[in-house]
Amino acid sequence: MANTLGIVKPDGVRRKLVGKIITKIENSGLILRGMKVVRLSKEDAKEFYAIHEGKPFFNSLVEFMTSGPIVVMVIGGHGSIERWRELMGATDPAKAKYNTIRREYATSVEKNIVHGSDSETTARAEVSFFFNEDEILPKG
Ligand code: DAT
Ligand code: MG
Repeated sequence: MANTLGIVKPDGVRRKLVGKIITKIENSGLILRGMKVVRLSKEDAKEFYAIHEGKPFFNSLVEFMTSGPIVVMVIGGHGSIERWRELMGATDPAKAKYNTIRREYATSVEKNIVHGSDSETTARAEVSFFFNEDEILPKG
């Protein structure tokens, strides 16, 4: 039962959507095990998105992700990685299913409101990027 990392990106915080997103998480039965508000430096953002380095949108993504505070969350519960991705919807909001966060709120592929880890390996790495062990509510 792995934890996953969720982020409300700067557009979500600016537009005061944090509460609505947390409500969706709570209503889905997923469990909030950790949460904080942080502001990424350019170095942080480049490291976090290192896998996308060299892509045409990389610099813009780093600018956007450092443009304001973000809310980072450790999300747990059975199947949390897949279920949080399902709740977020597809990367491109135009392709996301109805009732997903991105379909409802995102304004573009880049300004897509939320982040979610995409595998157990990335979830582990991304959670520990932001959280120490003692900042995460234990399971059970
Ligand atoms: P996801 O966030 O759904 O895991 P991803 O890992 O492919 O998507 O990309 C990470 C982020 O990079 C994504 O949330 C927004 C940005 N991005 C991806 N593809 C993009 C594109 N074609 N144009 C602009 N930004 C893009
Ligand atoms: Mg991704």
